[in-house]
Amino acid sequence: MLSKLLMTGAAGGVGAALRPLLAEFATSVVLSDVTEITDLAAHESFQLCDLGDSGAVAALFDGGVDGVIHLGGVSVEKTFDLILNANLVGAYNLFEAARHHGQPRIIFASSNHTVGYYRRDEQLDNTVLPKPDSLYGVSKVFGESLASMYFNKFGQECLSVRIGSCFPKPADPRMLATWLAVEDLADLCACAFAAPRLGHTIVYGASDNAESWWDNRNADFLGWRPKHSSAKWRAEVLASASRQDARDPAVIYQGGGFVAAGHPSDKS
Ligand code: NAI
Ligand code: 15L
Repeated sequence: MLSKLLMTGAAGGVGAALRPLLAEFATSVVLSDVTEITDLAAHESFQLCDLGDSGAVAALFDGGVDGVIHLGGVSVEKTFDLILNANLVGAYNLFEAARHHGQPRIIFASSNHTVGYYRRDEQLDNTVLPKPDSLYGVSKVFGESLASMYFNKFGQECLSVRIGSCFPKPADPRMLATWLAVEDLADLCACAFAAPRLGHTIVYGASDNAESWWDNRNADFLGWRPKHSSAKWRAEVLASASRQDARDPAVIYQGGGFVAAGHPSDKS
């Protein structure tokens, strides 16, 4: 059991869904975001923080924390200046603050968009070279690289989770492969905090879906066995899906729509 867990990006979709599940492995939880959270449970507190502000990020660790779930940041393709502040400077500020405050383990919300330019007929393990599909994907590669360097140089342990699609249910045929139930994500966090050794490990964050592009055997030592599956929504998703063109890059590649999207600063 952790005594104090810090979760950034707590006001977002994943943060809101994870919150009720964290009491399983943390006695108290500090929630942080640029958006205020007011509906706090007894074991939760809130601290407003822009991840781009190094002093504010360091203050999140005041009094000590013994685990971090880092969800905060820009979560889709956006202009480079927005991504720079939240995802690059923000990740750096977080790792630096952790380094100076006892090096609690970090779970870093990376993304499948680090490898979005691999085809859907390829199976990826956690040793493949990154092939990001967006500036957003590049920012998550930066976060993973930071985690790797902070472990090798300073011994800061981190689990980089290349999350697939963590939503209440799969919304389209692609998500039948990429869907991650939030309960499986919570179990993964618990495994990472409890593991005797974590190092810097990369794992793909998907549930036990019938269709899968990702091989997590190199992370088996974590003992994580996802229990949920997209299967129960398969018929519903396929019935409501529009016809797919097999030549469409958004269908060929794992990153889907992120692959097909142009540069965010170009006028449409
Ligand atoms: P979200 O966009 O709903 O939540 C992100 C949160 O970060 C928001 O509450 C936002 O206010 C906060 N944030 C943004 N900029 C910030 C800044 N400068 N300082 C502090 N907080 C800031 O995203 P979601 O879906 O909850 O995802 C959480 C994390 O997981 C993100 O890092 C995202 O990139 C990653 N992820 C999510 C996936 C999903 O399927 N939901 C898939 C892959 C990765
Ligand atoms: C992500 O990285 C995004 O944060 C999320 O909004 C989804 O687009 C997800 O990937 C996905 O690929 O479905």
